[in-house]
Amino acid sequence: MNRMPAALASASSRTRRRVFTLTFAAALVGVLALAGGASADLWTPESGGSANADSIDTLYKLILGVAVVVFVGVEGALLYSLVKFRLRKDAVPAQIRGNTRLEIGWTLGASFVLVILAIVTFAMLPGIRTPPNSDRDGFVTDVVENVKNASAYQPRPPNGRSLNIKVNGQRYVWRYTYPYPKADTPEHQKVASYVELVVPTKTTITLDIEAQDVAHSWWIPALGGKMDAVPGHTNFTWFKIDKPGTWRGQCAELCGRNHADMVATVRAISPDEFETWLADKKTEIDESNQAALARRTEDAKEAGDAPGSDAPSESSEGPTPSSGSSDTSEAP
Ligand SMILES: [Cu+2]
Repeated sequence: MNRMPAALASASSRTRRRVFTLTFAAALVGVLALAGGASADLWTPESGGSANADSIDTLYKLILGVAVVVFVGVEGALLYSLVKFRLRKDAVPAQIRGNTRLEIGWTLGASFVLVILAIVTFAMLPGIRTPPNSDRDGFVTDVVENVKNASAYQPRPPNGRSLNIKVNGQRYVWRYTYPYPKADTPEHQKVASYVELVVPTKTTITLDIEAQDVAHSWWIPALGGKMDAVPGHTNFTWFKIDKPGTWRGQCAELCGRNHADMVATVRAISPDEFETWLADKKTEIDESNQAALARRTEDAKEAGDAPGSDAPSESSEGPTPSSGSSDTSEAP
């Protein structure tokens, strides 16, 4: 048997203890440093796009701060006690059992923390849920009627005015239908785009979120969290962007084979630019529809002219989206 001399054993255990203490301290400092601004939005929700996202982020950081204090306090006391009152040879610790005042104290203390967090949360929820009015120099919008939603009430801005866009999730693309106030005929009242949602700045955007086929989830992290897109229901969320920019997101519900390709982009431009964009989009869609109609008529004529060909030719099967994520197909 190779036994270590007693003195050597105690020295090596002291070294081990020191290494442990130092490692723990370093880890703790590292965690605390990373939790803050050192790596923004790695530990906390993304924000900076819209007021609701900012409020979610603030609330998250408040609760995280309290949680870190509680965690460090509890774990610190635990580790301190483990080291300080560890088993020693021939030492008998004080034989105590229970401490009523201490036990009532930490029960009340924990309840107090929970009550404060609940009050702060409920105070901040309306600002997250209810959209504000658009700015004075925002895009001029209509009063939006409430639609039937999955939940009983979906708040609109106080003055009822917002740019209300329908978001439709379908395997594997997002379609956005914009209201087009200057439409001449009912069937051409809508302007639609795919993948990229273009919106005016300084304007409250309300989204009616639907799904065509299976459940999807609308998620642009910096614009206020995510919302399920469920077939047969209309869900609701909102955002309001102050400065032009681009925000990226991704379908957040596994919806099938190409789920990973179901990305979404929100591009915010000034209200004037948006008005132009909307008009251009409308023209583009109208022209595209007319071209498709002309092509169909021509194909039908050709098929009729050709002797003995009663089977429709391949190109006469109606308009098909010419390019993968065509922006120009008409919204249903
Ligand atoms: Cu999806």
